[in-house]
Amino acid sequence: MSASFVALSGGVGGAKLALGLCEVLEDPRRLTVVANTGDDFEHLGLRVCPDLDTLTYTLAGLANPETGWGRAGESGAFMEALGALGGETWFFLGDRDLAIHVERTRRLRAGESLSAVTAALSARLGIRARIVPMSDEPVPTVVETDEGSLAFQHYFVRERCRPTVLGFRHEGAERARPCAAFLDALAASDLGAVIVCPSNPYISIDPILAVPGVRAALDACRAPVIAVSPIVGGRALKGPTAKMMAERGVEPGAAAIARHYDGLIDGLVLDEADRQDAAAVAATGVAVEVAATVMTGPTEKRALAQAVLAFAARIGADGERRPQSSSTA
Ligand code: FO1
Repeated sequence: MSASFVALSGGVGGAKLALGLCEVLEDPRRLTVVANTGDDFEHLGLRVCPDLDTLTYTLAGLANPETGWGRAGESGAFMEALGALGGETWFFLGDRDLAIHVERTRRLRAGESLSAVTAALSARLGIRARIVPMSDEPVPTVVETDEGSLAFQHYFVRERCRPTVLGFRHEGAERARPCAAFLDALAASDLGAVIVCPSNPYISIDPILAVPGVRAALDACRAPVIAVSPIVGGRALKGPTAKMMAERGVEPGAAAIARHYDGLIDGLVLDEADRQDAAAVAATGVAVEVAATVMTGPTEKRALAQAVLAFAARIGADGERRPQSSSTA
């Protein structure tokens, strides 16, 4: 039987790599994609889980190709009608997309867990990989800014990432537990690799790592942990990663990503545009692979997935694992 894999993912960039992995793996059912749920919030009385939904729509072939989030062929009659009533329209919920929020909210209120609802909905949409929320308990990200504390979507969508970031809080993390399917996947004896997708380290991956027990489970797992840098040529392809790094006094680049994941990763995949950073990344003690990380189409997604899997297999065969992190949080 083929090895199993775990991917840690935020929204759009992570979902693209997850799709590539699904397409190149012999059996996509052996892939567990763990989604950040720090972006989740209650809006218009509905439970909205942007990264879970971006993964679900992408793996189901339903994603909006222009935005990366939401559904293809979307319409906005609900938003238009809501606006006419004076309702809140800063966060766009398309007519088709509404269905997943209504159904998830109904099932959560009926007592189902977020992981059970996610599994049921993705099965209905024919997804073969397993999409797992990082936790069934809410761990909302709060962004500390020069304009005060902002709930994540208020910072990200309503304020368009404009305020200067001073830091992040993962509210309720101390009471949260990782989903059982997440821990089981990390403990699998046939685990081939853990892949940290090219997602924003601060707002997509750190919330997953903030759930108590995740770092310890990653340290204990047998397989190599490989990250794909979300920075290309010193800039983020999409989203505020480079802006956040600069505001936190970090020079945006692959070496900074390697330092951010110090003690967590065994290898980092850099884009060809950042080849000159390979020595600086290697100096942090991790193995380096250079690949084309910009996933413009299906061919590029599959090629990056193949490159990541081959890199992980090489590191696994060498038996070269990172020094264990001192953090057990
Ligand atoms: N992003 C936006 O920039 N504007 C929106 O109005 C918006 C609506 C939205 C609705 C559902 C959904 O699943 C995602 C949505 N996103 C929107 C994306 C999302 O808020 C962020 O991209 C993620 O939270 C960051 O990963």
